[in-house]
Amino acid sequence: MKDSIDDIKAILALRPKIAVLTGAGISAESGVPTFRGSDGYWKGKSAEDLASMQGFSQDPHGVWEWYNLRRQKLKDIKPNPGHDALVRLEELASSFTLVTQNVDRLHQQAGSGQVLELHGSIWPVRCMDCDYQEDRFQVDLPAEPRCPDCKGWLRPGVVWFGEALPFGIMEKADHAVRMADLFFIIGTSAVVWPAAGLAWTAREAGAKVVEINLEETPATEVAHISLLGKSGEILPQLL
Ligand code: BV8
Ligand code: ZN
Repeated sequence: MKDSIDDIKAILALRPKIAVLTGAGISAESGVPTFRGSDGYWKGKSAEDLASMQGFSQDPHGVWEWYNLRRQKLKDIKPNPGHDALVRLEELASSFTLVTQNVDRLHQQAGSGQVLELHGSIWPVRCMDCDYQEDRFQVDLPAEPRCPDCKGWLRPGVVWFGEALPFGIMEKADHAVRMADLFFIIGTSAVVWPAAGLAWTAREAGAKVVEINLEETPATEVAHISLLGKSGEILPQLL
C-alpha cells in the first residue's frame, strides 16, 4: 500500500485534474449506515421496493416512515476525516470535480464546493402534483408530508430506481471524468448504474484510477491502484 500511496502523492505534486466518485462508504465513519452492508438500511426491505415510484405509490406511509427514519439518523451526523481530506485535495488540483451518489450532503457540510449529486438529496422535498418544492435541511417532517399549496403528497428529492438522473448531470460528470488525470472511486459497491460506469469511462479515457474501499468491488477490475481500508483513514494519508 505504501508505494501506491507514494505513487498517488507523486501525481498530486503535479497539480493534476482530479475527478472523484463517492458512495455511502465515505459517510460510514460519520455513523451513516451503508445501503448494502450488514447494517444496511435496506436490510429486510429491498431497495427497489422502497426507493421507487411504484414502492411509494403502493405504500407512501411506509416509504415516508423509512425516509423519516433516515432523516432522523442523518440529522446530527457530521463529516468525517474522509470528507475533510477531499476538501483539501481540491486545493492540490488544477481542476476538481466531486461526483457523489450520496444523498446526505456531508460533502457540502465539509466545505466541498461544486458537488454533483447524481441521486439527488434526502433533504429537499417536492410535491407529486404541483411544482412546490422546499429544502427542508435537517428539519423533521410529519408522518404524512403534504404539499402546503395543493395538499398532494410530498416526496423526498432523491432519484428513485427507474428514474432518470437530474437533467444534464451525467454529461457533466462524464466530461469531468474524461478530462481527469486522476480518478478516485471511494466507498461505493459500484453496482448502481449509470453512476458506477464512470469508473470504466475514467479507465478508457486514460485517467489513473484509484479505488478506496474496505473490499474489492466490480470496479476493482478497472482500478490501477486499489487501496483497501477505511476512506477516513486512507484519504488523509494522501495529503
Ligand atoms: C436509471 C437514492 C434509467 C434513493 C439511489 C440491471 C443492470 C444494471 C442496471 C440496472 C438493472 N436494472 C435496473 C438498473 C438501473 C438501476 C440500477 O443500477 N440498479 C442496480 C441496483 C442494478 N439504476 C437506476 O434505476 C438509475 N436510473 O438507470 O434510469 C432511465 C433513463 C431515462 C429515463 C428513465 C429511466 C437510478 C439509480 C438511483 C437509485 N437511487 N439512491 C435513496 O437514497 O433513497 S441508489 C443508492 O445506491 C444510493 O444512492 C447509493 O449511493 C447507491 C449506491 O450504493 P453505494 O453508495 O455504493 O452504497 P453501498 O452500501 O452499496 O456500498 C457501500 C460501499 O462502501 C461498500 O463497497 C463498502 O465496502 C464500502 N465501505 C463501507 N465502509 C467504508 C467503505 N469504504 C471505505 N471506507 C469505509 N469506511
Ligand atoms: Zn402541491
